[in-house]
Amino acid sequence: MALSDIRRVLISDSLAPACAHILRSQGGIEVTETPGLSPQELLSQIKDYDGLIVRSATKVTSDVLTAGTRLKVVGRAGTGVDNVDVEAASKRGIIVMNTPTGNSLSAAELTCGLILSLSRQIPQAAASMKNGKWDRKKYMGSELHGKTLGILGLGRIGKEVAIRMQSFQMKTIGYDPIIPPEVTAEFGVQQFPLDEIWAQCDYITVHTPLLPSTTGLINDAAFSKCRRGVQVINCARGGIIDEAALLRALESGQCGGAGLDVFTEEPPRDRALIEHPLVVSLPHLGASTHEAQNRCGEEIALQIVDLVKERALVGAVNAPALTKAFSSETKPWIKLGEALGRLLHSLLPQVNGEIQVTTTGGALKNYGSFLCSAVAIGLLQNADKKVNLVNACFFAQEVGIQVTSRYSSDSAESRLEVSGGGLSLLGGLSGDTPCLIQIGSSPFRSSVSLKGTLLVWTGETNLPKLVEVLASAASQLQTFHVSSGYSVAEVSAPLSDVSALGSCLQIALPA
Ligand code: 9EZ
Repeated sequence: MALSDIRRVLISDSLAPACAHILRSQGGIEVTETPGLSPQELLSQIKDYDGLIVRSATKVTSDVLTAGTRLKVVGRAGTGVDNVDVEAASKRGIIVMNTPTGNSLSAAELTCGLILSLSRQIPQAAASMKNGKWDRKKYMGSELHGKTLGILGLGRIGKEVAIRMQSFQMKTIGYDPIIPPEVTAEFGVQQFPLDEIWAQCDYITVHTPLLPSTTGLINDAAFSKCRRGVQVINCARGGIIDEAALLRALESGQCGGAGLDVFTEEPPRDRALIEHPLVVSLPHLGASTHEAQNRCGEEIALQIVDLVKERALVGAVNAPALTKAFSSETKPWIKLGEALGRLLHSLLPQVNGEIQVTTTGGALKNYGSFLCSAVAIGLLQNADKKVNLVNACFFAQEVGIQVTSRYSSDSAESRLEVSGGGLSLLGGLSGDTPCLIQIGSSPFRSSVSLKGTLLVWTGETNLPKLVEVLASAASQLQTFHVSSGYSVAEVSAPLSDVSALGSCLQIALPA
């Protein structure tokens, strides 16, 4: 049931042999490789597997994820997760991971290849030779030396393109909304506001994800701000350069050439761009190198082995909460979050609306997001669902609970407070053991270990009665804690009936 319990993995696309080898030899995983499985075959076989690894051919639909009742992880050997229904996976608590870096050098090299192809019309000239021609006038080109290359998106791929094209003495400028100018300056890219990029460039290449904000990043308005004859390259995702706008710009001469490895529809049915003489197009070959395929196959396997061994969660795209949940520093805080969530649910079974998770102490500053998920797991303890750190907040939302976090610098001590329904629980760690420090405004004289079976009372406790009930249930009293409003007993075995103990709640926590 644990997300790391991965015994059988299906590889349903053609992947580098290193992938299965690593899963078997390092992860002790049973691997089935069946490239070319039909959607029906995949639907009928997926129920036997804990993990599914794909490249681009397999479409991991909501139906596949539903049929995969054992599935805990879907791995994509490559950049992006276009062929995986990530939202459906998240709802089912299935981790989706990819290998964002394995293809970077191949994508960057292909981009450089297209820039060189455009500058001298190499593909067109080569094709004319094959057609028996010797056309030396038609293929007069331009040097890259001294020209300006605009790079939109300055992550790993944009950076590698910059470094390579600098060796042709191109001036490299660019824009990225996230990567700071000081960082890109170190690899020789001066950043400008997007608006100031267009008019400076002889070539523009895009290296962004496909998002609403980057769809049509190069559109009619952008082309109109460019130099006449600007050349554009898209080896990233179809649609970042608006295809209709590109065709208009090519026809008017505003665009002097385009290198395209990706299309909004693949394969493209609309052939207008592909047939244009100034367009060099490729059938999505960015990642098609032996090295990139080996790297991605190896990386996805190593990431799954790390998950199996609970060493780390690398490359997950839908589990920000989980990514940090694998370190030994965070695991006890997750246990605390779950325990406080469960305690709050036990004290206030009908609690809903906003549940606020407050962290204090520098060490917990960035823990808010996944501690929300941990608290949500605790709150949903009795829900009849497969709740985990991937989908807990989603299920909480469904039953009208919003778990939100904030960080407070009020205290230097590492503390986790969970408040909702007018009640607040304050917890911390004693070593690696989650502890309850305070309920409401009344601290316990010594904090309560949140493990095993707890009995919680509001107000007075009839101790002789407790001793009697415990004795008849062969359960021992291990600790007893009182605050001004609550009493908590830790007992060695659960009681079948607590009704004799007044307003007493029994709460079962992990050992
Ligand atoms: C947007 C971007 C780059 C860009 C890059 C990334 C989220 N995001 N947006 C416009 N990672 C250039 C222009």
